[in-house]
Amino acid sequence: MDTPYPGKTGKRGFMKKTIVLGGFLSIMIAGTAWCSVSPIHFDFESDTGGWAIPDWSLDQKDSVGKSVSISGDKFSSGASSLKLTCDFPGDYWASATVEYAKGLDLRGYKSISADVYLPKGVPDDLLAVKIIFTTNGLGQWIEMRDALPLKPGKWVTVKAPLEATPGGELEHWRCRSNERCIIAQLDKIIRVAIRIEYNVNSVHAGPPYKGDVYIDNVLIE
Ligand SMILES: [Ca+2]
Repeated sequence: MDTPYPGKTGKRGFMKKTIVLGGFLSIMIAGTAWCSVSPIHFDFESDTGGWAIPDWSLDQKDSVGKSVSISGDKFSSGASSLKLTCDFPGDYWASATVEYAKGLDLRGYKSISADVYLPKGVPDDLLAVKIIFTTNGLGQWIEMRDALPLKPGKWVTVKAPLEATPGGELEHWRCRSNERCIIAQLDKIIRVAIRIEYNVNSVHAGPPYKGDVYIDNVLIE
């Protein structure tokens, strides 16, 4: 006589249960590995945490970052931030970059974000921020597709995904293909940069800005 649930009693039933249980455990283990990455946090409380103006930018006309230091003048987390002193000319496109030039394996991380503060009195809608990775797999930059405008007198948070999203990674990152984009390169990161851009040109110029931009709470999680 057949049992109500024949698969539960025979050898095949045992194998099925084993396969299902094994699959479940695999998912659990994978899920545990996924969740086990430790957040990487730069709070700029006692030092610059390895962030600096990159050497390669020093002799470029359109790279106008002059110095970085820790400052208690502004902060979004803790009691200090990274102060980037810039000298934007206003009549051509220029940027100021700070970079963390150490290898990182970011597999399993979901996003990177940073808080950026522009002092009051700085021209509105001209400065913006992007996050940029350099990988040794490609030997090239992977930068955010869109820069986030900075707002004088306010902190803004620039954030970008490091995982698959409904719109796809090419929606967030400027890449030719998925093979040459961030998710395929997460274990090959050699530099992370935050770039402050002054988006003007000779036709649409703005006033020069010689002053500071503050960065705090850089979080990879
Ligand atoms: Ca801080």
